Amino acid sequence: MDSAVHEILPQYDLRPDLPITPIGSGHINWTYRVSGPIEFVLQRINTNVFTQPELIESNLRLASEHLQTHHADYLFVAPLPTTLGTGMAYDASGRPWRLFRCLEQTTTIDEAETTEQAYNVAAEFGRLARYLEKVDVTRFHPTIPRFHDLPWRYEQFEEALRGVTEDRRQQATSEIEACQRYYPLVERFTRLINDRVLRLGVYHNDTKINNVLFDQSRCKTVAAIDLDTLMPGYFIFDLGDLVRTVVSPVSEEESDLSRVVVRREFYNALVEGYLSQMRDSLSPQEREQIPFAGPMMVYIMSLRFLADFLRGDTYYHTKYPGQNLVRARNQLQLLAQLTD
Ligand code: GN1
Ligand code: MG
Repeated sequence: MDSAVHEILPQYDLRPDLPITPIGSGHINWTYRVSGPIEFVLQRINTNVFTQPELIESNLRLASEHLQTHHADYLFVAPLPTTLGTGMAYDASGRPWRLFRCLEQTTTIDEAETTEQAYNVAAEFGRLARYLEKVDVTRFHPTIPRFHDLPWRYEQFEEALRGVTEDRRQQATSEIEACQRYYPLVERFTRLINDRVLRLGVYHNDTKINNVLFDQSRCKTVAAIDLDTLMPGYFIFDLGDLVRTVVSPVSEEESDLSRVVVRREFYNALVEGYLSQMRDSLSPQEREQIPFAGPMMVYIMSLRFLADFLRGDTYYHTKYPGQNLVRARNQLQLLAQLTD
């Protein structure tokens, strides 16, 4: 437990000794539940990943203003202000934290159980993108530069490969080969961007199924969460990460590859759910790219997990040695199933 939490709570006018427990399955930040008369979620931002956390704050402020003006009923889960009215609190070492309201009677789901969930989670992220369609994208900043830039992710993988230890290289021989084999997807991505087929808009960019809160029925969605990468992007990033985390009955953590399969009915449900919100916002040329979204994002995550394993696990939180290799293997299996 991070003892600095007790320095943070008073900055929100909360008692420093409230009970705090770690929660969540995020790979980047550190998240805690604050118990008491009212429950909160407290989070420390990983500044190795988000090197300019104030950009998160400014993007969220812009989005929040737009939504309040044009879609006042939308539940936007932005951080609460500190007693000084700022969007983040800093501990004595200068590390940034935020506090959120805890939405009661909600739950997160790591593996989609029904096609209704698939439809609803996609519609939830589609709705957010549609509501933000008219914002001025030039006022939003990338909170992580080149986040879903596939050619750059490929370069990073190659760089990791140049620096890898012999032991790790041997453990990952077939995953390295697989990542190299799918290189034509990089070329396709580059053509797509160069030909300006896709509209640059403000998207969530991390649309894993567990970045949505469901109600107790586990069917209806309540709100999209984890908005740190709400920033300029393309629709294929959001649709692609939905495909990545919804079509398989098991999550990216599953090591039994026989369980990693594509459930076509879940795929169809999520595309339908996404289009229920976004159909009119996408151009005919964009709609043609729908089948590319899933493979593209699964490939990005294969490269990123594998690169992190090759580098010695410096980016994602891991609980056991080799976890990033398991994740990369899982994603490459999904990629093979999707591109069959
Ligand atoms: C990270 O923060 P979290 O766990 O929701 C990552 C995403 C990956 C995801 C894979 C800032 O998301 O890009 O898709 O892990 N976020 C960042 O589970 O790198
Ligand atoms: Mg998350």
